[in-house]
Amino acid sequence: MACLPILTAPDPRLKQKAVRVERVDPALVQLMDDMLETMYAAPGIGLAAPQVGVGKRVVVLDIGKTEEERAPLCMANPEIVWVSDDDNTYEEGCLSVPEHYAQVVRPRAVRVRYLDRENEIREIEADGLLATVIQHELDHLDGVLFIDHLSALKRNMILRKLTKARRDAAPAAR
Ligand code: GNR
Ligand code: NI
Repeated sequence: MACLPILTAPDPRLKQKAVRVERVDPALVQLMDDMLETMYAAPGIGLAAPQVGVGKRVVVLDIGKTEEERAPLCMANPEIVWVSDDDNTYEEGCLSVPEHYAQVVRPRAVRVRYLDRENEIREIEADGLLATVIQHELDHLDGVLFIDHLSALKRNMILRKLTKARRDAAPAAR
């Protein structure tokens, strides 16, 4: 297992559309395990492959609150096949948009079809926080960040702060 570095906005790799995988083979299971380790260490409740610089349609999730309650989900080629008519609002954050949080409105419940770690097709229905995180992770696969759901004013304010934070963290140019 390995903990991978997480890209932060505005990195162009976060804006690219990820490509479907052909099948879940041992190398892809290894990527899923590395992503889980990275997500738990962050800590976060979801992680999409583009966030670690891998342009593949792979996500991992775990909304368990404690180590005892761990229930990891690994998905390749996830597709939302149904969304509820009613919406939910959650305060979202993102490991690629550090230290910024905002309310995002999304469908309250979803049904998602994906390939699991055994390369088997599975379908689950989720609501509440899990439904929100699934939609947040699938957005990453299409180059969409939660700040893209905000007004341009709010989004640009956050992006300016992230650019400035990165500039302040970089060693001074000589
Ligand atoms: O850890 C995370 N928490 C979170 C909270 C509310 C809505 C979405 C998320 S996902 C985020 C981890 C992340 O950036 N995944 O892409
Ligand atoms: Ni995110």
